[in-house]
Amino acid sequence: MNSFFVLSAEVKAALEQNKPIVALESTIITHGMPYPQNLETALQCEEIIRQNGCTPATIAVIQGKCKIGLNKDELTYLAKKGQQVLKASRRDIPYLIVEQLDGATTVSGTMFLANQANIKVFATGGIGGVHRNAEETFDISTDLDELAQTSVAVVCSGAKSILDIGKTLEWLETKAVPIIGYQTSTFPLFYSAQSEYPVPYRFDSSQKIAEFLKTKWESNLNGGIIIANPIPQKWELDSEWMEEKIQSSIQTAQNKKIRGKDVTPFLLQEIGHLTGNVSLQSNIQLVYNNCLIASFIAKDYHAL
Ligand code: PSU
Ligand code: MN
Repeated sequence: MNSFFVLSAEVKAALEQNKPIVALESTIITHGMPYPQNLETALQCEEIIRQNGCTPATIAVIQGKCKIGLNKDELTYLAKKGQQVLKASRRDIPYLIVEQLDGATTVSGTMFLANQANIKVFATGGIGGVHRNAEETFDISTDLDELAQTSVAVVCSGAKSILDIGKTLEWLETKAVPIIGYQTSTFPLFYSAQSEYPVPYRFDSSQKIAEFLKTKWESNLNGGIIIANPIPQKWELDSEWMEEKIQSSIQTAQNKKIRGKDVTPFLLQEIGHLTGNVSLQSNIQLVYNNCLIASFIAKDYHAL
């Protein structure tokens, strides 16, 4: 690793002692949730990972340094700055380094940096994908391209139906990105555990998933893996009610001519406003559950 990278003391020790690590993204903190829930969630995610025998590595760029593992002050700093921090995918990283700026890494940016530090398991909420109406806007998240090329497993609750799920899944099939349903046979839709879309593979144990990771990468099949972990039943939201809010949010985004990387944060914020605390609580709980399952997988992968 070069001088642009800084490992936290905790992550450095874990790498040296060869302990399992779980990566976490930072866009979810700055652009995905409001303060102070974003900070509480970020801290609790790390705690869940520690309690389950792994080391958390929240990833972000701070003053031009690619940080693998953040301390509490850095997490607080990002959580308070929120959307003032640049949202950073893979392409933004050299810009942030040159200008010595802060950047909150998306799934794409986090996967890239995690892989540089040889961290192979990453927990988040939902991945980006092909937006509805992409045939006109060409809005396809670079998360999908990252998944096609970077060998990190992403534990998520599928994707929010702000996206065109059918197109997203077709794209992932074209790019040969495996999708594993953890104890489920259908692709989860963030707030809903089930959907009409089958997943190509289902495994019911973290052990089997760990074997899949090892087998894929040892076969020189580079690239990411999606582990789709449904929201716990207790926290599911009514999909028709959500669909109403999603459609209205997309309409507002179109009226306001929101474009490019601003689209997803705008929709997340708008849906947050329309659905209030209920959807935020569900969002938080599904992320916690992903941290838990990611810890199981990281431990089992490590033991192979
Ligand atoms: N979807 C969510 N919550 C999020 C994101 C997506 O439900 O916080 C964030 C993630 O960081 C993801 C990014 O990588 O948005 C995708 O943005 P875009 O669609 O601009 O690629
Ligand atoms: Mn986009």
